[in-house]
Amino acid sequence: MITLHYYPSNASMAPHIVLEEIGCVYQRLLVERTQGAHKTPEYLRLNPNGLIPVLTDGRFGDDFVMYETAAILLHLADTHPAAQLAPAVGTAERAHFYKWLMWFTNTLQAAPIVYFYPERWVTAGNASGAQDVKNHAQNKISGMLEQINTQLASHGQDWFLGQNYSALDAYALMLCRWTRGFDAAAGSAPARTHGNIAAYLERMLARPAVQRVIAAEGLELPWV
Ligand SMILES: N[C@@H](CCC(=O)N[C@@H](CS)C(=O)NCC(=O)O)C(=O)O
Repeated sequence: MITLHYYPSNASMAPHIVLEEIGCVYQRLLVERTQGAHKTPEYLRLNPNGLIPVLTDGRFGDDFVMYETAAILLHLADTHPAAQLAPAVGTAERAHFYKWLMWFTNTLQAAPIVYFYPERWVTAGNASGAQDVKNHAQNKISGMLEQINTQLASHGQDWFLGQNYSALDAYALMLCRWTRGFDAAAGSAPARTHGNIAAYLERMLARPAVQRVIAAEGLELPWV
């Protein structure tokens, strides 16, 4: 059995969408992070970083544990080839898939962590410093949203890589969702206001797998 340790709208959302796209049997386990469940000894044994998500996969043994969103997405795509969630290995499209996956995980995804938790980058109690850090993170992410906008415009097709839907789409939706609270008046507009991204996000939201995840995680509007 595959088990996804998740918390609504956290980095577990992309693997959650991919599991729904695959349509395999799996279970969700809520990590009650409001009560610090991700920092307990039991959870730290699964992921010593104390971060969400974790995926266990009984097909590979009782002690098989994965963490890191990008790695989990690759693992799910590779072990469910019929779902066609990654281009064929050795193709140019696969190379671009790797490029964007790495960019999502170590460049784009790194910035929302600063945006959501700016106090971690300043001395305790320095509220104005934290606000400054938050504003810088928003501006940095805005620039990266423009890169996504340009990628979508470059091929004019429905999905992130082009004609074919892939695990990257689930990842992109999650990352774009995290910008929903951006303050356009302060010069950092949410992903949904960028021309090509807006229509792309509508297509993503129309996917039944995405709607099932939104319902299961109890997400409220605006979804992106
Ligand atoms: N690189 C990690 C990042 C995961 C991550 O930052 N998860 C957040 C939720 S979105 C978390 O668990 N935060 C808890 C904390 O920072 O204490 C991944 O992609 O799995």
